[in-house]
Amino acid sequence: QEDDADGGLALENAQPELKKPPLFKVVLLNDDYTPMEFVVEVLEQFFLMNREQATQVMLTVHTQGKGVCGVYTRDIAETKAAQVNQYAREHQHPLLCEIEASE
Ligand code: TYC
Repeated sequence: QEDDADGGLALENAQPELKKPPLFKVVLLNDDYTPMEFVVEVLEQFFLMNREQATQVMLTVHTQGKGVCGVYTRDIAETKAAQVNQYAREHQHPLLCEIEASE
């Protein structure tokens, strides 16, 4: 059987799928001043969580110091974090949202 079936094009080394993009966690940080209700509303509004999920994540942040809101590609993660920080500032809350490399 011919070993060089592609005539030197090295297709046997081609990637079978496109490389997956690096992912980033959007992380919410705890503070002593932002109202719990505001954090829950942020999670519902920007991360499309229902009240139950949003409350769970808010309480994780409150008790553990930080918590993951979602995992996205870099542009989406950066945009979500910036939107949350701007929204918190508009409402005079110190709530902080950051991104972290995932995997
Ligand atoms: N620790 C805040 C409070 O007791 C609530 C809070 C939760 C703040 C999550 C920020 O990301 C946060 N009011």
